[in-house]
Amino acid sequence: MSKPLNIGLIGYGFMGRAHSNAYRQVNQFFDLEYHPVLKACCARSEEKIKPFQENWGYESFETDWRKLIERDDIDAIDICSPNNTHLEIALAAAAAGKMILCEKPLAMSVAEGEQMCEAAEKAGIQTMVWYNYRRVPAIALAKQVIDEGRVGKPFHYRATYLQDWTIAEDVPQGGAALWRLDVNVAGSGVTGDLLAHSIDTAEWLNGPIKSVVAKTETFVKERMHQETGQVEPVGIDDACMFLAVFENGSMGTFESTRYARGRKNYNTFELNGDHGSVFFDLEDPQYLDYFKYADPQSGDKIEDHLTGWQRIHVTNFEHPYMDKWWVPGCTVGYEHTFINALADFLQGLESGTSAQPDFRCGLRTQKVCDAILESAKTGSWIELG
Ligand code: SOE
Repeated sequence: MSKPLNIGLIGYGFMGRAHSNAYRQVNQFFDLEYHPVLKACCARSEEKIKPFQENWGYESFETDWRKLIERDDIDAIDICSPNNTHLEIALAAAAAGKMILCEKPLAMSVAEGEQMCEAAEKAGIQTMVWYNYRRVPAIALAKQVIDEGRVGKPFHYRATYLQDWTIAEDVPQGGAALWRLDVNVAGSGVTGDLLAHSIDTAEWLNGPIKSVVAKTETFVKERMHQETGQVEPVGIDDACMFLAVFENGSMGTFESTRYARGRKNYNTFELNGDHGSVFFDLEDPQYLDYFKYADPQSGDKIEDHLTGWQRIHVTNFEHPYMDKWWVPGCTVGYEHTFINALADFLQGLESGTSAQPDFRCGLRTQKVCDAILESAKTGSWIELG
């Protein structure tokens, strides 16, 4: 018998749409005990939330998130509102015993994230942070390839996350759709927004980061604030580069910016080891590139005159998640990463094991982000412990 899971979603922007779409589709493709029910969505403005409710088929809407959390007919709270709201909502939801699915990054700071973890653990609720890129089939295949020992002893991890949508000086900061430029709402710029994804992926694939040193830059120093109409100083990092040393001894370079003209959502990584390498580019998401040098078991060199990078079209039934979708050769895209993540969360409810990253795991990424921002201020290496 299918069990309903009543969802109360807060926020109506990009992520509100991505998550709502996942709730609507997940049971169509995955065989699951639980089925999400779109009970209620919530935002301060009735004018904004009503059309959202109608478009996505929520049964009702609220304009006060506290009322949503108080409702007995809500099992899980999905936080898709800006970063500065995560803490307060999560604490209230945990106190009410609701499960929480929270958009990344977990919080504005480690201090906030710690409170969220403690509240969730005390309440014994299931949590998940929507680091959706773990659920790109090609990235999940990279994880499998690495865990099978095909990359071997890792030497280098290289990640970039580049966009170009804030180059114009007349892009305002703050307010709907532009809150990511307002440091008081977002917490940071590319570090929390883009590098958080790269760090979550990197630690998932290559293990914990041990130490970092970083440099940030804010290219446009002042922008008009949409809500006040005043020109105000910009507090976010427009670009960030950092070096990392992983606990396994490998070295990492990470670069992120919103000033890379022509790069829209260029999220890449490469891992080089003694047995082989893997490379991924989100702008070509159905491919994983793999270079095979040695046999993973024996370590014997198998390179010969035909050796070269292999482009794996990650659409076969044996590839991660792909038996749930179409037939080999037919690709899946951005929205499927959220559906796959939700399926993992629902399977976790069935099996009693929490889908990763949960809050505690999301806090790890927060620690690296905070260390990067701290290092950018001092110019020194920071040990993560
Ligand atoms: C920023 O432009 C953004 O929307 C991020 O906030 C998302 O997390 C990322 O997946 C796409 O880019």
